[in-house]
Amino acid sequence: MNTRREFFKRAGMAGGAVSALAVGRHALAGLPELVSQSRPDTMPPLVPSSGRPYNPVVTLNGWTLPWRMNQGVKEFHLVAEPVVREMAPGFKAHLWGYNGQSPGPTIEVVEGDRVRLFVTNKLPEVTSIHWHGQRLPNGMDGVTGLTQPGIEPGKTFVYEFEARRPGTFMYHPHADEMVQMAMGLMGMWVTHPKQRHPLIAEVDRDFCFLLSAFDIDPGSYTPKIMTMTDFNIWTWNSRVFPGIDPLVVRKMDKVRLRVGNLTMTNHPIHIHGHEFTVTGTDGGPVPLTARWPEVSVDIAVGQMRQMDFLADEEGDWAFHCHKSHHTMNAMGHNVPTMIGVDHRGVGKKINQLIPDYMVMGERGMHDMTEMEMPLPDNTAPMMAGRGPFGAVGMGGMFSMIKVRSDQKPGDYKDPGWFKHPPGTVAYEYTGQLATPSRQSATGEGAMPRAGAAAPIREVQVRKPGRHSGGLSGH
Ligand SMILES: [Cu+2]
Repeated sequence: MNTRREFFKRAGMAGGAVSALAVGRHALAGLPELVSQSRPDTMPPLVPSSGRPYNPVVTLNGWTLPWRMNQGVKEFHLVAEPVVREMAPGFKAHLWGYNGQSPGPTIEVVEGDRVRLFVTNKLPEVTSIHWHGQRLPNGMDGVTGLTQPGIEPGKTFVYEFEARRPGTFMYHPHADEMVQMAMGLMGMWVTHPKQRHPLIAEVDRDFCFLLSAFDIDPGSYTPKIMTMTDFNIWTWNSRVFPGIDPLVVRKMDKVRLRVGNLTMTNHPIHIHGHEFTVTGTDGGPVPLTARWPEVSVDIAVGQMRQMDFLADEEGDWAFHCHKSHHTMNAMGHNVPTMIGVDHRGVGKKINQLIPDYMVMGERGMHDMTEMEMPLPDNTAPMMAGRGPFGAVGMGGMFSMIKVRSDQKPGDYKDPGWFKHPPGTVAYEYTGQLATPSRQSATGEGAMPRAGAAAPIREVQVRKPGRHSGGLSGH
């Protein structure tokens, strides 16, 4: 999060490292200049310097691709290539992406724009780009074999169409898809409405990101491309918590979140302290009469959901996928549940054979957040991130929406931790704990037992701080 603050300081919020291109007329005949980005920070919104005006989006830990105007046509140049993506500090992945990064840059245009996209293939195999959700001529749809030949390594293809309807779309290859999407080839596309739209409200802050998943063994760099279900790295824009930037907003801002899912499973995206409304999908804006409030929105595979909300509660609000395994980083799943098992003696004995062996999970797994077990060189701790009150115990698809009344309009700098007003934080009760009175019920109500009651088998419950006794039968 510090790196982001530093970036904005350096960039001065004036367009940052990638401003719209000024090109000489002689250059317009060839390819648009290649713009590449290797930093994983959230770049400031790219304010349009040509074409129709619009309110630009902020791509979480990503950026928007600059374009050039060539006789009324917006021209972009995408290059599919191997990239190194920092997923979190200390954890890099070897992926395939566009223009230096996975996911590729966000493409932003305006409804009615004529768009020309040059796509250069620097991958070792054929590729193509499908413009997911767009209305376009069939031959521009990017399906290898069906609507075009694959783009051979070293070749450049041109796609050209009009951005006919406003909304949020995605782009990804339609060639060896299983491999190319597992390697991270994907990006977002936003078509802004050309004028006030009855179903698209104007918002103060507009964030977008893609859900993607990878299977990368701890200590290795390249995703396993054959994995179908058991992914271990759950990302927003190929970043995992604590590597995902917070979404910083000003109190009373109208906020839009555009989230696309190109993983192999669904993700219920959950907001704390507020409720949002699904105002659009990749099929277009949702009619007003079909909207309802939610705090979790399930985003199925291949879908985009656009959620709007009013940020009217100050604080550092958790914002995450509600599948608890998706807010963890790399871990093994074939681990028995050890809760309640006293295996301290076993640990000591194994340590004589394997010095690094750790007994895990006897009291639950929160201890993992403090664990000092050595990690392989290239991975992210399973549960990480420190907040003002200690370990957050999260990874993967987790971030925060930071709502502040003193955040300036257009300022996305991380304001630090929320300072809670006195008396508004959960606190410890330090009085006496009364012995709970046991409930006694005979069960002789509406459903009397048939026959003789079976003898009751007692199970001893092991509680923290009561080490004598142990489990019956052990
Ligand atoms: Cu999820």
